Parts: sequence; C-alpha cells; structure tokens
Amino acid sequence: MVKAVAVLNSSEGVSGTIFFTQEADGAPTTVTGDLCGLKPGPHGFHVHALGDTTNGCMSTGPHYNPHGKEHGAPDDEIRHAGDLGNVTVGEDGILYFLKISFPFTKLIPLIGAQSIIGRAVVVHADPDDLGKGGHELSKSTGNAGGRVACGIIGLQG
Ligand SMILES: [Cu+2]
Ligand SMILES: [Zn+2]
Repeated sequence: MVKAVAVLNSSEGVSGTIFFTQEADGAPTTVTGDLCGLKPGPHGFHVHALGDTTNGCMSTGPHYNPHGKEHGAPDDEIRHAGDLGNVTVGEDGILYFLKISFPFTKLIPLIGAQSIIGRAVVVHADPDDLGKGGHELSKSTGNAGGRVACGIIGLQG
C-alpha cells in the first residue's frame, strides 16, 4: 500500500489535511481528510499538475490532465484526471470528508508513471460547474473561482 498526504494552509484561514491511499497498482485511490475555515457550500476540489507553491496556489498550474482532455465531472468520460468535483462544507465551515473512493480515482494513482506524488491538491472559493456552466472557463476550470488553499502531495510512511 502507498500512502500520501497534503497539508493545506492559506492566508485566508483555511487549513486541513488530505490523505490518499492506494492499495495496489491499478486500484482506485482513496481520498479522506478534513478542511476548516471555508465558507459553507460546495467548493471545487482538484489535483493540479504542479507541486509548486512559490507563488502560492497560483503556481500549482492547471488541473492534472495527462490525457489532454477538457474539464468535466468526476464521472464523465471526458474530464481531467485531476477533476474531483466538489466538496461540500457544512454551515459550521468545516468539511468532514467521508471517503472518496470511486472508479474515477483510478486516474489519480500514487503508483506508476502517472502518479500524483509531487503534484498539488487545491480547494476553490466557488463551486465547480463540472464543465456544464456555459461560462468561458467551464471547459478548463469549471469556473470554480479563486484558489483558497492548496498543499503539495507527498509520500507518507
Ligand atoms: Cu482546481
Ligand atoms: Zn479540470
């Protein structure tokens, strides 16, 4: 089993920890964790291509997209590998992840050539429209607004 972790922080008071585990090569990656300090409601949640935070979350690049597709929903055929949809935050501003482990997380492995180790996880200010909002940004970012917090995905023992 391979385990990874991303510690998220932001100047806007958002913090949290996201955990990734993959049992074996070819298995889906399980995503768990928690976040606090976000405004209530849905927030876009993605794996971005780069583990670079030299200019904050802006330098994490676009959504992780090794297959050169358009942005979409996690259960769409046409989507970025890093498209994890939305996480929904309760009225208390805290997100308690249950567990994300669906076939779609096969596209974010921790093992192999397309591993997400060394990339970044990003949570956004606004909802991800899943490519269907009709906005000029829908097919690239889901028009999910600013990048409120991010963390680099690193190996965990
Ligand atoms: Cu994003
Ligand atoms: Zn995307």
